[in-house]
Amino acid sequence: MQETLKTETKTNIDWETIRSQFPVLQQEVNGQKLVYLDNGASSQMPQRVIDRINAYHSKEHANVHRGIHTLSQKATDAYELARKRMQKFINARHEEEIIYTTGTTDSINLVAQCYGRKNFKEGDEILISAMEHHANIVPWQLIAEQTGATIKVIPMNDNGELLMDEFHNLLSKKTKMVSVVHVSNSLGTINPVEEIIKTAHAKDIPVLIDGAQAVPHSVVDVQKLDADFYAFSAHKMCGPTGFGILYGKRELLNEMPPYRGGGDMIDKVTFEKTTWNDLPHKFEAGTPPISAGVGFAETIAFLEEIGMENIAAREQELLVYATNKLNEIEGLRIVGTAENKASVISFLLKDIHPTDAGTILDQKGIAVRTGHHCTQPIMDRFEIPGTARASISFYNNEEDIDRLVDGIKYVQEFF
Ligand code: C6P
Repeated sequence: MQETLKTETKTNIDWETIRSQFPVLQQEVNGQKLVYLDNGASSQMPQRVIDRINAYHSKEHANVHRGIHTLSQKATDAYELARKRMQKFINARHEEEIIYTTGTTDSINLVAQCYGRKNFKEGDEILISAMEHHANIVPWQLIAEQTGATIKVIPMNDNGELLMDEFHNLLSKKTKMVSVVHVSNSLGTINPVEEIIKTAHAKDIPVLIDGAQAVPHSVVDVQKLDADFYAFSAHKMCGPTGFGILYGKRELLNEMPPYRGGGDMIDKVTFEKTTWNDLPHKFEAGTPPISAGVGFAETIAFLEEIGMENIAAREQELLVYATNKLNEIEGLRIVGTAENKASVISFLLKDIHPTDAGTILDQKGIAVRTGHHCTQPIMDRFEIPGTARASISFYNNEEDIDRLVDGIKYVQEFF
């Protein structure tokens, strides 16, 4: 059993008032008050974001960047507000370094295709880690196949921590890209991305960080990190689905050709030749998910009002509370015990398949995710079929954790 964790971080925020702003959490599921612990898969939206999207559809909708009529200009301003707010939120140097995508997966595919097609060749290496989500594996495999590059993998130890010595050894003249996850969605590990970026940069290698599970739970400053590319999704941070961000350094984005063609991304089109629009529009072909962008601008304001440092502290408090409680349960094993962890707890119950555990928990109104969490190589590394995963958000509370503990005990009795 793991040593009891302690926490010293306390915030003065009224978290119950914040929780009350999430309508989804106020309902019963299967006859029980909902306990939503699947925030790693997708988090919930506060009422004000729902209201903002509703207001947009009720009064402001038109296509963006196209019309000179009032409504189109209104819609464009509302949509572009997310870019301005996001620049500040992650401290990007320039607004045009914020590229709108449909999510983390789309952001990574964009870099793999637009950067990779131009810069990778036979014999080059792309370095990823053993704890990547499929979204940070498969796009690199696709571009590797197209260019003749190969993939190398930084291994991890039994706690789910990257072996940094191996990372240093794997970097070579052949390495043309390092792409690692900031926070593991299955293990909760917070990776030392600052060190990874510094080391790779010393050898002139660009670095992409998959921040899908980091931006929603911590303060991320892309200039301080010095990341070349940073990818994340709106729906994991109380925003809408179908919307995400790729941050990229302006000089790199400027050199990359687009890979999706169509409206909005062009400067001049003739049948012989087309020239591209400036950043960020060069990478944003076609009519975008406008209402999602408008809603996301509201989400960013909401998170900023609470403060990401407060959110991080509250989630650490809940992580420690939950880890200590779960560690007291006989027959429960936590997978992912890194020293530096975010609020994700993957666990196994002796002899009980995670899917069965998840199904019974659901009957008790408790939502956790089960399976491989789109990280099959992690499950292979630990020689397990999958896990049950409780992923905690700032709007969860101690009562949610207590309900999870009671639910797990019920599962054990049931089987
Ligand atoms: N992880 C989970 O339950 P998209 O689907 O593009 O918004 O995000 C993909 C993604 C990329 N990287 C990491 C670290 C992620 O956690 C995810 C999404 C969800 O863990 C759904 S599989």
